[in-house]
Amino acid sequence: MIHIILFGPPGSGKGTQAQRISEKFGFIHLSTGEMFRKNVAEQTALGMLAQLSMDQGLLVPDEVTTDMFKEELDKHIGVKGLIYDGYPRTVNQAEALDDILKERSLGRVDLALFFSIKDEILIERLSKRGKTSGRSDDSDLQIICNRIAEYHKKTEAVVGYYKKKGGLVKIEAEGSITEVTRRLQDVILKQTEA
Ligand code: B4P
Repeated sequence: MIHIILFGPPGSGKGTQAQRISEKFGFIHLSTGEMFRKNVAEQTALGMLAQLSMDQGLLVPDEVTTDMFKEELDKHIGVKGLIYDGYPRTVNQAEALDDILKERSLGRVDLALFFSIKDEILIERLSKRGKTSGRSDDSDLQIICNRIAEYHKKTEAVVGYYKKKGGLVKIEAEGSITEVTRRLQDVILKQTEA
């Protein structure tokens, strides 16, 4: 079972690329953002709690996120590969993921693909999506800026975590969707053929 993390700032294309890559390689795509949005739509207790953070552009607390993530992961034990889209987003979550994989004897994180991109482009992409997506966290410039600030404050440190642990590969996330997919594909092919 191969474990591939996609991480980077909001709007860097994690969700877009996770979908394309999982289809190409026959992997399962796990998105914590999608899990939260589903819970919000179904108005579960978890959804209502998550919405409080999401509406302000803040990360949902680690414990809530990790519990939800674990439950979803357990539905996919034994698949060919997993693409983690948006988890881990803090060093605490990265440590939790290592423990979760160890407890289940699932191996270790093979690749941590870090999407590198300028903040101005993120604002452009998210504002554009906000016009059609109906996502409350995309439709207000202040919330978009909060999400980017939250990224710099809490998620950027994940780069250092995987630099130490191994498996970190920086991906240039500017350029067309197809170009970024090609870059990712090259890295993943190298890893799967190794
Ligand atoms: P997510 O759903 O993970 O989403 P995201 O950060 O908005 O976007 P992503 O990087 O996936 O960008 P996308 O491909 O969609 O998170 C939403 C919220 O959930 C978080 O803010 C947080 O509150 C909460 N959450 C999720 N995980 C959490 C965790 N682990 N811990 C705590 N809280 C958590 O692309 C964006 C736009 O750009 C799209 O419109 C796309 O079409 C466009 N685009 C993509 N690639 C492009 C390219 N190459 N060129 C031009 N446009 C491109």
